[in-house]
Amino acid sequence: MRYFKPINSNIDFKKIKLQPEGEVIIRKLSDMVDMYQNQEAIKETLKENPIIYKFYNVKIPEDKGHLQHCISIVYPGKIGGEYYMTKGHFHKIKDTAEIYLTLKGRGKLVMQTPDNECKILEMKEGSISYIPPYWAHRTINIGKEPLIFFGVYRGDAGHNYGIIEKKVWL
Ligand code: S6P
Ligand code: ZN
Repeated sequence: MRYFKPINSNIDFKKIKLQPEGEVIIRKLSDMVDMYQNQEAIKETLKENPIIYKFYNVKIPEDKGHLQHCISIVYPGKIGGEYYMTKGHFHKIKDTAEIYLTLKGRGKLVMQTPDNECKILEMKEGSISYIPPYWAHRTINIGKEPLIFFGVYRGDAGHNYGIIEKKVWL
């Protein structure tokens, strides 16, 4: 049997990046215009099209015995009156949970079930947040510094953004 080899990743807090980088996903305002309400503010801010957040996924096989893990960085800022936030998603395999450990910054973890039950948890340095199976999740930076958190979830969980993109949250 060929075993997947143990690996280390390191967070560089000065450069705010993961090393090795793995897969880096960058989301600018243009990637998520439907997530914000204020059309005037969106139009104005699109001239600069800032990075809202990025995340570094360590390269792990998408198998259920593995654990995907990643570092997310949500930058500080607002579009109109709304804070910078992630798109948010359900996991493709809906009954898979996730854990977030907040490393830096201040945020809110907004969650919602398919039955529209909502729950919001505080995110601050040292918070360990449990996202149970079935809950969609989005993070919002409410502070002045980048919000940095570490996430771990089942290897084959996958992501479903479709419902979130179509639905108005909270
Ligand atoms: C993955 C985990 C995070 C998010 C990241 C970006 O399950 O919840 O790594 O992918 O914070 O958010 P989003 O909604 O764009 O995937
Ligand atoms: Zn997730």
